Amino acid sequence: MKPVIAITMEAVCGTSYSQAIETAGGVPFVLPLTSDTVTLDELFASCHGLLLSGGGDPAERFYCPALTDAERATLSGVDEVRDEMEIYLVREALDARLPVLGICRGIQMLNLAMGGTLVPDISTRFPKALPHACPNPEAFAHELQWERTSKLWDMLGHGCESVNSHHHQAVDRIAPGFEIAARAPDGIVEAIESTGSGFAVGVQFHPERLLRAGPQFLHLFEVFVEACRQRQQQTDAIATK
Ligand SMILES: [Mn+2]
Repeated sequence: MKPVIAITMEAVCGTSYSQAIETAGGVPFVLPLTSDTVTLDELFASCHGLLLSGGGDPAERFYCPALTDAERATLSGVDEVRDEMEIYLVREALDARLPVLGICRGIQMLNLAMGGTLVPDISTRFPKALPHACPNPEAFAHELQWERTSKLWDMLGHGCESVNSHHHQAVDRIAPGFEIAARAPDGIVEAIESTGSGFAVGVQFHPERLLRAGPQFLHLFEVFVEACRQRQQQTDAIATK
């Protein structure tokens, strides 16, 4: 059986995440938008991995107690039900040693759920930063500078040197148990990974929108789905003992 990967969604979730999981050999399963933990536990019990998709900004209370008025004015698409749902699922997934891949908003939710913080608006706090809120998700927007010792750099076969960019927030203080794998040339965090043995990765770019740009972007999903498959085999082996 193929591994099943739960995908969190916005009110409307496009097909690109599901297609990327299917192409990489997994079965996508989009969860309903709810913070009811009974529902989430029931549905998530049959999944072997968690993909946190992109979307709006997390609510202020989850990452920064003191936004300026200028920063607060940049927030959009806030949905506290989704925030609570994703924070819960990240902790459940990592407790159960299930692989987690966070994309765009997903890297931010992964970092928040594990105790990190966010830059609430890049251009307000860093006026000289590169443009990161680029309108075309299928166009390369900036380069990446990888930590050559990172697991992600190794996993990706040293690809992903230029990426798209569709965000105005970013990881600020990194969560305990994670480290930075890549930054944009202006220093903005673009990829994080767990320092532990499991697969827990966040990327600020959108690999699912670059599948036609090069094989390295599909490869990220293949590595993720393979990690889910391995975890599935481990849990199946325990269940049949
Ligand atoms: Mn960027």
